[in-house]
Amino acid sequence: MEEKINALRAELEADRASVHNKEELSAFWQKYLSKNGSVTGLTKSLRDVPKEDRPAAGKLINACKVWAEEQYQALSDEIDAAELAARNKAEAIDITLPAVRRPVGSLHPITLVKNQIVDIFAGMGFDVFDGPEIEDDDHNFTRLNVPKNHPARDMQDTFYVAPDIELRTQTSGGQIRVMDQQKPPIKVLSPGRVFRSDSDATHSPMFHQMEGLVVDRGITLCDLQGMLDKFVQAMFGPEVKTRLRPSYFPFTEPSVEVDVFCFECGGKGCPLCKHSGWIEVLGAGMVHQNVLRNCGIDPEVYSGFAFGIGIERIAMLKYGINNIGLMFENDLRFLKQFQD
Ligand code: 2NM
Repeated sequence: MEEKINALRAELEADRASVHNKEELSAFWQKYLSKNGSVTGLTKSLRDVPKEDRPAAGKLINACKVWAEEQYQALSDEIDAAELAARNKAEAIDITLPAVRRPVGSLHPITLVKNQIVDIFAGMGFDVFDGPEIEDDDHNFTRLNVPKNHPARDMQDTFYVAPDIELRTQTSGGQIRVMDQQKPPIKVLSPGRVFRSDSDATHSPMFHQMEGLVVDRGITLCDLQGMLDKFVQAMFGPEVKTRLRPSYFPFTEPSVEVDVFCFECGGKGCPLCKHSGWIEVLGAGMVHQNVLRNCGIDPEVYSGFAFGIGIERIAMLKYGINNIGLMFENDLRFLKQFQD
């Protein structure tokens, strides 16, 4: 019996080396440890052993069985560990690999310029007020000193939504609201969309405006020009100067058109300034006394200036855009040029 067991142990030991996976492990178990396996068979062969030798033989057989089971368990653990290692390797994520970047958009040139203008004036102490895009006739025209049948209504072809309700032609209606709600000193910016029935290379029926309003005691046209000088220098460069030309707006008196010294050619004359050396950038003036009165502000005590900047116009000048339509087509080839 001892010889038989030793031979079986030697055989099992030799077989062990050829077990590499679950199938081979199963075959190994079949061969030695299953019901018909050779280790299990040792117990059956006990009946051929003389009675007096059976206890000793039984001990040997049991020891062999325990040992064979240990061998099986060790093999099983090895295979599990190898399979886990292989799986970990196959599923490994290389966290040192640079991530695939999602393409991100960029701010629209109108937004860029709007933000710049707001930043410049916020630095001078202006608040920002958003008014409604659909405005009543009272705020859009009448209280701005443009009564019904006033010829100035023809200056801007207005989109009517209903009788006496219109798409605002300027953001000034919002400033009327501010003057209704606040006592001077007032320093407010109103950015936003405005609408006029007008369309060509430099005009769009919807465009963006930035209006500013300052009301306090003793405000003069000099304050206006000083503030606008600071604005254009921040926007176009420290050398840039302004020039005021007389103009007409119903809500301001006097009214001015503001030109900047051509930052492209330095005043020599070029296509950008149409060979005049100056570029028109905005309209402004001293708030008309009627407008102040319409908002319950005494023009004998207070005065104010206001200005209106076309955001598209500033963006076109700043970035050399020759057609306003490009701003609204949203062609990515155009928009991508404004990526920081
Ligand atoms: C402009 C030009 C001149 C303006 C006037 C007012 C208000 F509400 F105070 F009367 N806000 N904005 C104004 C003045 C706007 O745009 C070219």
